[in-house]
This record gives sequence, C-alpha cells and structure tokens, in this order.
Amino acid sequence: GAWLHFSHCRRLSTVEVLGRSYPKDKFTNITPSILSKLPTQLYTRPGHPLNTLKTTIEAHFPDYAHFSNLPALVSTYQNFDSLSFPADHPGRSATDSYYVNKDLMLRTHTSAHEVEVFCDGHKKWLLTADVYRRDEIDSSHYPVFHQMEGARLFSDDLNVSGDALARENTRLFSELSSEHVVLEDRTLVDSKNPYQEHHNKQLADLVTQNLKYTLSLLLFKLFAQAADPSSEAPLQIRWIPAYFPFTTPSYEVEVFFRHKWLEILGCGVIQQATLTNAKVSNEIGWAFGLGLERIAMILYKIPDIRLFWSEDLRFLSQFKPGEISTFQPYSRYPATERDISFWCPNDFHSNDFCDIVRDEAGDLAEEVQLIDQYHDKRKQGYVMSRCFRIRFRSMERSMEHAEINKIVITIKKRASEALRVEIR
Ligand code: FA5
Ligand code: MG
Repeated sequence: GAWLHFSHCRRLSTVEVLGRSYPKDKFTNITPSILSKLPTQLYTRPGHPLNTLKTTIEAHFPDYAHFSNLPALVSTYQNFDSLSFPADHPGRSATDSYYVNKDLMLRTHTSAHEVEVFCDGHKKWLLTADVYRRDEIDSSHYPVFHQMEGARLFSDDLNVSGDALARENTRLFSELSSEHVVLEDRTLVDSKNPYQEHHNKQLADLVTQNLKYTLSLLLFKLFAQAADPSSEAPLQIRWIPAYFPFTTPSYEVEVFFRHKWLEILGCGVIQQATLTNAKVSNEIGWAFGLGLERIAMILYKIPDIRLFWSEDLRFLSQFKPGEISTFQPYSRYPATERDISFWCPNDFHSNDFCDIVRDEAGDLAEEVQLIDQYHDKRKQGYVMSRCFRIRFRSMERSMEHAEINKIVITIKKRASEALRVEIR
C-alpha cells in the first residue's frame, strides 16, 4: 500500500501517509520503507516480546491511564516547541528526523504527546508508541523503535501534597531491595542539574525522590523476575545526571549488558513551561521515557534489534503471551559484505546514505560501517572520498549473489542522483 502510493506520487507534489495526502516541500525526507512500518504496531501483537513488556509494565501501574494508539504523525509544535526545544536544537534537523513537510513529522519520542494528555486532565498515565529517528545501522539502533512515556502530577502546594508524598516515598523505599539487582546512584541536584526556581525546594525534592523510587521499583521487579537464577552476578543498574529541554533535574538510567552500559530511559521533573502549555500550571510532576526494545533485549536476551521485526516462526513461536523467557538463538544465514566508495560533496551526511541503503535493502542491511575516509585537495569540488562497507544478511533465508548485486547497483545509482556523490 504505502510503497505504491509513494512511488506513484514521487514526481507529484504530495506524499500519502496513513491514507491522507500531504504537500511535500524541501523538508520532505520520509522514505517508502519507513512509511511501510507505520501500520505495523508490533506492540499490539499478543505474544510479541514488546507486547508482553508493555502489558507487564501497565500491570505494574494499575491506577494509571494507559494509552497506545495515538497516530505517529505529529506537528513540529508537538514534538519540539511544546517541550521548549530551542530553535537550533540538533534533533530538529532533517538529518536526524523524518519530515513529511516543514510542519509535520514522525514523532521522535513519546514526549510529543505530553501536552495533549495533560490537557485532557490525566494526572497519572502511560503511553506506548512507535517512534522514528534517522540513525546509524547496528545491533541496538533501528530507525523505528518503541517508547513508553509515563507521567504523574501532584498539586504544587506543599501543604496539599507534601505529607502523602513523603509517606508514599517511605513505603516505596522499603520495597526496594533485590538480590538480583545492584543499584548505583551517581546523581546529585546541583547547579548543572538544578531544581526549577519557582518550585518549593522541599516539594521538588519529594517529587524527584518519588520519580527515582517509582522507576527503581519497576526496574527491580522487571529484572528480578527475569533474572537467571544460575547466573553468578546480579544485574547492575545506575542513575546518572542528564539534560533534556523539557525537564530539570533530569536523569538517565543505564544497565550493564553484554560488556557495555546500555541506556534504557530518560526522565526528570517536568519544566513548568510544558505544564503551562497544557493549562495545568498549578501542578508539579515527573515524566519518564523508556526504550522498550532496549529493556526487552536485556530481559529476553535478544541480541539484535532487527529481530523484533522478524516474521520468522523460529522467532515468533518462541514466546508465550505474558511470559518473559530467554530467546533461544537459531542458526543464522550467512552474511555477504559489499564495499561502496565515492567522492562526496561537502554537504554529504552519512544518515542520508544509510536511508538509501535501508530503503533498497530493507532488513537485509545488517550494518553499514564507514571503513575508510580519504582526503584529496586536488580533486575539484569533491575533496572527501568515503568507503562504506555494507553487511547484508537475511533473518529468514539465504540470499543469491545476483540479488545483492542488483541492490548494490540501485544503491549506487540513487546515491549518485540524490546525494550527488561520484562513485569510484
Ligand atoms: C527521550 O526520547 C526523552 N523523550 C525521554 C524523556 C521522557 C526524558 C520524559 C524526560 C522526560 P532519549 O532520546 O534518550 O530521550 O530516548 C529515550 C530512550 O529511548 C533511550 O534511553 C533508549 O532506551 C531508547 N532509544 C533511543 N534511541 C534509540 C534507538 N535508535 N533505538 C532503540 N532505542 C533507542
Ligand atoms: Mg538519551
């Protein structure tokens, strides 16, 4: 559906997204392969690890409102301005985000819906959605992934909400203990990660504590439940200071996984400007955004983020609805590598090249790696030569060399036309 419409419209001035036509302009960079992901909604498929993770987290927050079918197409106001992103924030750039045109884009995070949900009067809620980012290609990055946003508001009057919050924090703290998880906290509120000026410090402190305890308890439950009793070492989790334009203080949580710290969430105390945009300025509150694939990869021991998109029964039939189990690897089909070298114009950006690769090769593109850069002053106009190595592998079948050759020829052709590179 989406693909045909796109190619049909390619020379016209509109692009069709989820059954509606939108005018194109110089920002338009959404590709047919991305459009084809929009209707998928992996997290709604019973038994899919993303669905089980979503329902497990929702069950942990039974008194929160649960949302999960807001459309991915949002305004730049929703995604950025309503959250106080400055005009020159790099996330706004067309090299990082998918634009339908200058006013409409695919959400890059679930925070894009904060203002509308608060505006509807919800004070405790979770929201699950597919999000889209132009990014590199490797085992933990995919241009479509899933986030779950959570948020909670309290009266900004210490006399109204202080005692209940303090009691709740004491209770949450007493529940925080696990043999399977070690928690490390490297955060401090300081001048680099401050409370907001107009907030009562004591209340802001209680809200920050409530955020940390609420999330830590969720992570303890999730990871303890999935912990392998035979594994010697407990899982390590750490809190570190962070920066987001729409929260302060702000934090990120990382988990030690496969010899590296893997970031699983961002969170913080909501900036007053966001609450004012939502017409709830007499509240104070926190919000978090979880990366669902990252957490599912740890819980299920899934080694590659592309597996979430597999239709292979050897993947799908392993999982039972509601049950978190360890992924059993099956034999992989062989990989084929191809190098493509070209001279680049000065405005060359590797995300543009990766998008062409993804668009032509789809999930056959396992990794794109820049293996060589070469500088030549004598060559007019084109000073940089770059060599990219593309690794192709199918998750479900073996591939013919002729098939790969055909894809590579098309990638070269499209790169020379659209990116004005000169193939070497
Ligand atoms: C955000 O998207 C913020 N909206 C999170 C937030 C919400 C902060 C509410 C404060 C309040 P970030 O870009 O760090 O932050 O992404 C959040 C999480 O999404 C990351 O921690 C990571 O787990 C996941 N994530 C980010 N990029 C990718 C990717 N390319 N592939 C898979 N997961 C990703
Ligand atoms: Mg981050």
